[in-house]
Amino acid sequence: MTSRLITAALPYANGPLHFGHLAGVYIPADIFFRHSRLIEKDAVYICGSDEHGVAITLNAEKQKMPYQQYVDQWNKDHQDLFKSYNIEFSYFGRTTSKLHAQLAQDFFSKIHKAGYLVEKSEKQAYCLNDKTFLPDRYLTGVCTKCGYPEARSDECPNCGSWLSFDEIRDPKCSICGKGNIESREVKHWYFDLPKLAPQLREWLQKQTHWKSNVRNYALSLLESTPQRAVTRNVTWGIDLPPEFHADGKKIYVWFEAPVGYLSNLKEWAAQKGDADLWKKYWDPKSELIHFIGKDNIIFHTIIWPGMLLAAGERLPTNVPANMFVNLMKKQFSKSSGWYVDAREALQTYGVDRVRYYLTTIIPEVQDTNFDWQNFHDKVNAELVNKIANLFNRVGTQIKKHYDGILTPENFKTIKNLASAHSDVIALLEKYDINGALSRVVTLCEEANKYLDDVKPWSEVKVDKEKAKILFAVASNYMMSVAALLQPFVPAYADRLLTAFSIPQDEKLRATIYQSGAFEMLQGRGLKIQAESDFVIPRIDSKIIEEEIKKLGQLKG
Ligand code: B3M
Ligand code: ZN
Repeated sequence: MTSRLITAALPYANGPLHFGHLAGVYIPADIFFRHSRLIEKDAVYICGSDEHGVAITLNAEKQKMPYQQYVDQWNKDHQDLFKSYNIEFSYFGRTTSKLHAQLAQDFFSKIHKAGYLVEKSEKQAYCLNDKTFLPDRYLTGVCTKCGYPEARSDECPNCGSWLSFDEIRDPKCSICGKGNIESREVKHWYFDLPKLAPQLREWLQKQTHWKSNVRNYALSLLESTPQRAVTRNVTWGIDLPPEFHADGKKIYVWFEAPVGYLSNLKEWAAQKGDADLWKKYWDPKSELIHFIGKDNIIFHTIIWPGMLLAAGERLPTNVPANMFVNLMKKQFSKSSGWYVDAREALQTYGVDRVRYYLTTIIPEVQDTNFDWQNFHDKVNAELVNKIANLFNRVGTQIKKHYDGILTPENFKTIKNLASAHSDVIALLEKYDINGALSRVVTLCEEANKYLDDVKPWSEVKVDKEKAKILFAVASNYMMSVAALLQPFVPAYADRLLTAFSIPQDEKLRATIYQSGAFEMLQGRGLKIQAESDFVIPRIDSKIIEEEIKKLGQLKG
């Protein structure tokens, strides 16, 4: 079986991550990784901090903090947050590592040797106050493509266009805030994308299994791809390889960050004690899947594949990019208080309820919203009323009337629910995570309907033995639900399975994920331990009112 290398966009070590990042990239990739292991794919999930770039230096300077110390702090913060959300990478590295710098330089040299880097002089913005060039975010202004007022000179965060500085109106320097700017000639290395365009187009045309919006957008970008500068006059970044006359230039952050997927994979292998292990996952026969947000599409479908082609490396298998998550219809903005702290939310609601809701709003086809009222309604209606309640109403009865035990004979005639499992697996294989979770909810609805029809709690008063069979059928549904919840709400699924006496045995849990517990129940019956583990508390509408009131208010 082919192996699978799953990556999530390397988050900038530059400030807190919010629900948009979690629901847009890290949770979907985590679900896909957990699912991959449960179908017994040989999979690794690689990520790490992206620690260079102008946005980082600007903020570190504002806080008068050394760059390294600044990124150290955010690298740690992000790792802690991921852990608390049960996002479990095989390896989470960083782009300030030695190995990463070496590998990024190797790529640069290889791409140069292959004839895809050209040196040329072009005009760039220069601040006369600060006496420095103003690459990327050091220069901001109005995007001439869409009119967005806070475009940066490298890209517009609103329309996604990759801009050059003369495509910005009313330019201002981010250091001094003034527009005392002139344009000056400066020499840089440029990545010759026009030369790669035919190969990239041919490759993209073959990727018919991608989301069509991602592929079409990439193909449209290819129609006008100029040469792009891949060096910068900055002090924080990776040096050019020694054979280049760098005179103070560094590699552009986007020309080294994606190499982080490979450098972090190699570091993972080294940590595992098998330095060559990465080769198996980097092999063209292995799948390479990049989870990203829509603002990163250009880099993962054009620039990075271009780098890979030029360096003679394998290409990605899929780039399942998601759209954005807004907060009650507006962009998350910490500075204006339009914000929800991802850590505080966990303290109030616990990981299962938050992760469940975030999964339902993964922006797979269009931008979605984190909406407090919808959070309350969805969690209570689905996770509490449909899912937890199913376990609760059946579990307590089995405990009460049969001491929590059903024996193999009770499972003689139960239903095989294999189609629910093959549906969920097929949906996840197509990256339809919303759809897959909905399918689990539908299964719960079927189980609840079954219970309403046969009413075992009435039957148990009449014929206790006959009622056992009905409870057995219900338990079979529940085992399937619990098994299928594993990638989505891993902590809750583990509590459920443990309460059903299913040990934390990977093989066993994978088997029931793939095909249900039908055979297992017929073989060994069922024993329910602590049914209190089934409970998920309802969300109180009063707290939600408070949450909504807090929005837009700045913390003192
Ligand atoms: N750090 C951008 C972002 O976080 C960037 C991704 C790099 S992936 C190689 O949106
Ligand atoms: Zn200035």
